[in-house]
Amino acid sequence: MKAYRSRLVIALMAVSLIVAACSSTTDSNEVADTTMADDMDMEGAGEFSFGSPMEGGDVDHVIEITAMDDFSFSPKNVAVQSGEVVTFRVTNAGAIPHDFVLGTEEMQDEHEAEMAEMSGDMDMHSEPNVFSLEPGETKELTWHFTDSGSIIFGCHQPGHYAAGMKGSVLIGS
Ligand SMILES: [Cu+2]
Repeated sequence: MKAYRSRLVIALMAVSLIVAACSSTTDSNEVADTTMADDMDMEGAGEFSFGSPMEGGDVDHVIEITAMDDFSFSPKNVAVQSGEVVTFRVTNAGAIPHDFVLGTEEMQDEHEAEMAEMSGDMDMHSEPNVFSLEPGETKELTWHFTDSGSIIFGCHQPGHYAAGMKGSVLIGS
């Protein structure tokens, strides 16, 4: 199992490198459609120090999180293990929209600044670590964690993050 995981990690890293190599040669134009994130001026989009998004495949566990109108997430702190594939199933239990942004504190700060700049109208569909939830809506994000440490999930609707609408993901080794 461990060996399989390691090979998977290596394979994913190889894919990331190929993708990175492709997107740095956009003058060939053939891969223009795959570089939407670059057009959004999202530095490092597609590269995450704490792992990578995943679609399909086995999920080790599902973490249910509720977003609420008192600018909080429940639970506020969750724990995963490096090497795990985890699905975050997030439900907006409030009456106003909320976001779920998974990232380092630095990424949260950048995202907050971008949202402020764009008056909350930012199109976030091209970012694999981000989604928005209408009231009552549930969405999922599946992530393969490949490094230990601590990251944050936050809501960047205007004023929410500053009001403390965030939680932490402790990634154990
Ligand atoms: Cu919110």
